[in-house]
Amino acid sequence: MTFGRALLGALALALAGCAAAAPAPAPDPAPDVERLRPTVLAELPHDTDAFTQGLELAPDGALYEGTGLAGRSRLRELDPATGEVRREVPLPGRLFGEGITVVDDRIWQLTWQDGVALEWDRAGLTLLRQVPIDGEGWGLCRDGGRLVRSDGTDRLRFHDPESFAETGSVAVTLDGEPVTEINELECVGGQVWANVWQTDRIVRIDPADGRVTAVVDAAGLLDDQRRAGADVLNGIAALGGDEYLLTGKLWPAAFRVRFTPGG
Ligand code: DDQ
Ligand code: CA
Repeated sequence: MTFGRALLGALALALAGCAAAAPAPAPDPAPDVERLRPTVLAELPHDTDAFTQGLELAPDGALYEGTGLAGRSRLRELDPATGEVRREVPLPGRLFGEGITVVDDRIWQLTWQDGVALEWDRAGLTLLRQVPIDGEGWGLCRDGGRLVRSDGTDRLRFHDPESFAETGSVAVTLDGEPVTEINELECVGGQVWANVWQTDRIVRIDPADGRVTAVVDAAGLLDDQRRAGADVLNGIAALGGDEYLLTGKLWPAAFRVRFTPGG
């Protein structure tokens, strides 16, 4: 082999190596994540003793709130126009209440680390049964024929609305990264809105693949002065017509908002 042919061979090998090392074609770009801000339409009073863990408007117009803390947890019905508490019941023992969702004439309420979900009769606010759950209970909402539960991780778990049996789960991602500590939920039109614990961020999740399709920056919703004595943002209830009610744990106010582009 001549020197020239050897050189050519080496060059060919190097080129082949380069081709092999070339990056794979870029995957399809992720669909744009919408950036939204809450525009406040109205402010309502909210009980500063309510460690809000679940908030949902029933189709008949009653607003339900589940509250937490051991020994202080409640299920309550509020007037959605005034925020006034119409009636309430304590949770049994020292159960730590979490997310709630309405299923026709019943309400499901999670507990945080007590390993049970509670089923209530909506008319009488009487406890029907306690069903065991795996993992922690954080947020809950009803997406048509299934319930969606958050458990403090990056997963949303699905449950049967009658038996509460677990039927599947999906991992939630934003730009390919896991989104953890997903808290209070709201199912709207096949999508899941969720606030992220200890942040002022609300995300909209497509439960079909777990992708976040919108991020709401709700910073400053409660002014700094009133925020001082309060805990984190927690509580999203769809009011219909693109309006939502937002509040937080021990917040003195709830806000009727619309999500608008910006932020
Ligand atoms: N979780 O709602 C995020 C699921 C659990 C929060 C538990 C925080 C307990 C703190 C107690 C503070 C007392 C005011
Ligand atoms: Ca909710």
